[in-house]
Amino acid sequence: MAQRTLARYLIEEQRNKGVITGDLKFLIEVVSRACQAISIAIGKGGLGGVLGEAGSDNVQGEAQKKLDVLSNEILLDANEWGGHLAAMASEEMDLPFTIPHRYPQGEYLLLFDPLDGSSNIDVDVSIGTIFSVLKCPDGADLSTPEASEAAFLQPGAAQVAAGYAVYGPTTVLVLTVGDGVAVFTLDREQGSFVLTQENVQIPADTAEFAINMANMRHWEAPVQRYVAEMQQGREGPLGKDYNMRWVGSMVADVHRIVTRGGIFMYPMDAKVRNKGGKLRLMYEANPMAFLVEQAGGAASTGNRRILDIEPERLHQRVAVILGSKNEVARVVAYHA
Ligand code: P6P
Repeated sequence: MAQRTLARYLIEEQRNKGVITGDLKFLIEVVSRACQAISIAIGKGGLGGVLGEAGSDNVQGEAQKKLDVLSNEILLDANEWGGHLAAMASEEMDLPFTIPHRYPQGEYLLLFDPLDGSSNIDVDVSIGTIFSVLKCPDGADLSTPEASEAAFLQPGAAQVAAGYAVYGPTTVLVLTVGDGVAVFTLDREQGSFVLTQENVQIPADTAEFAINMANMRHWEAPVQRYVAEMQQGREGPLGKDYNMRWVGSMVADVHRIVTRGGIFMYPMDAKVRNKGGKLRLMYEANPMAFLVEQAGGAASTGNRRILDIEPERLHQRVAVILGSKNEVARVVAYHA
């Protein structure tokens, strides 16, 4: 059979399974082409004059990298004219971006972290783009960016699509439209994403964990207990030796788990408690939780399923424990 490109996969999902609409198919294709453009910009590195600080801070109060700003602009420019979106929200923008009146408005809301793992950009370590798609509620007030925020405040379970691109040795796009998880690899010569894996299944058990150990003294007791037990290895209560990986880019750590299993934790800790956690709910935790659950894994704060959280603010943060479902279940049990 000819290579199944992203376009073909989406047509099959639309035509054969009625899982997606034409507008959602178009949205995902536009986002994938924006990810290709981001991949090219990143690939230039120091040669493209795109490394280093942008000289501005984002809504999180974090210094923006030039590539953060550039990636955000690429996604906005690619999506504003198509007529498939009502508005967009981004980690890099305080308020949502409402579609300019000169363009038609669509029924979808697009949320994204345009470049996750920015601290890894300048050291040539994998980084990525994370995106989430919601339906815009009927009658939503989109008259101003401030008013439009309410339309986005939907639980992760309401997502109609989610995905991420990993900019590593290859550029990979991982996608769910609610019908399992598919993996596409960018064919740079053809300039198209080609299906390289579908119906991804995350192993229910694992012996590989991802957490930033430097925060150990700040963790709550259940995570302290769990990590200590893993470190005891075969002789300890878990009865097996564990390995550790921490890339420092959520997209890269999650992609490893999607590919071979594992558990990723950025738990609540004393350092970030006043902000509600480290990772953002709407455009990091929710899309990753949707993907991981669609691949047979689990995603929890430790106390509740991430996809059930009713958001109160666009940029709110949350604790994240996700991956192989039996390991996540153990950590959740320790929180009970
Ligand atoms: P730390 C990157 O900045 C990020 O938002 C996630 O991609 C990553 O998992 C986490 O922060 C890394 O945080 O505290 O280890 O630098």
